[in-house]
Amino acid sequence: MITLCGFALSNYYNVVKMALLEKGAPFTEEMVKPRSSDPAVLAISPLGKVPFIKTAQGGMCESQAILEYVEAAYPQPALFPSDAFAAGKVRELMMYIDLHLELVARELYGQAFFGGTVSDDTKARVQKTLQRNIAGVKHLLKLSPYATGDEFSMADVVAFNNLPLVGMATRAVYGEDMLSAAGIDYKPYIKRIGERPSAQKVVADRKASGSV
Ligand SMILES: N[C@@H](CCC(=O)N[C@@H](CS)C(=O)NCC(=O)O)C(=O)O
Repeated sequence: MITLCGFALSNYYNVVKMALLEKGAPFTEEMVKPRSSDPAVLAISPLGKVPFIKTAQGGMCESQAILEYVEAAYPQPALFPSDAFAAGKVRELMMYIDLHLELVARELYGQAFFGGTVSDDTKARVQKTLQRNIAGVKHLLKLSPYATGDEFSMADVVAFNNLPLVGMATRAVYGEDMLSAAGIDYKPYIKRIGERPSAQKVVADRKASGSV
């Protein structure tokens, strides 16, 4: 049995949770706040980041590594295509969204969601980087009907939990949703994926935790 550790506001936590729900894998949840100094937490997640999991074999951090583990441990239903190239393309998009969209937009969250302020320099730098990276993702993101094309995959789990955050953060800080402004019509896609029971559970738990 997997114990998923973290909290329901975390997009990375929700990515892993949604994958586990899609798999029908048995798991329990343990509330752990980020930046813990608990040695037991740091032994599993050395930077104190969430999510991390505990398994009978030991602990593991980094959501993409956890997703790979989940796929291997619970092969059905498959969340990566059986075709090697198609599977590579799913991983490519997952990585692109994490590294080039979410991690960049993350610098805005303090102001967008938590009542802080971001310096003008940071705002300008992030905006420039996002402009380039959002233009780039248009080559990879199909949304027709799924993230990489006609098959639901792990890329949808990542896209569903991250694209709205990038949209909301940029709208809050720059006055426009940079994804929509770039012509990425992701909202109908999010609505469609949001109808899946896994997505509904993740969103309901996030709302119940007192967040957006
Ligand atoms: N690369 C990590 C990122 C996880 C991450 O940044 N989680 C956030 C919560 S959403 C966190 O723990 N932040 C605290 C920190 O960065 O110190 C993953 O994919 O699991």
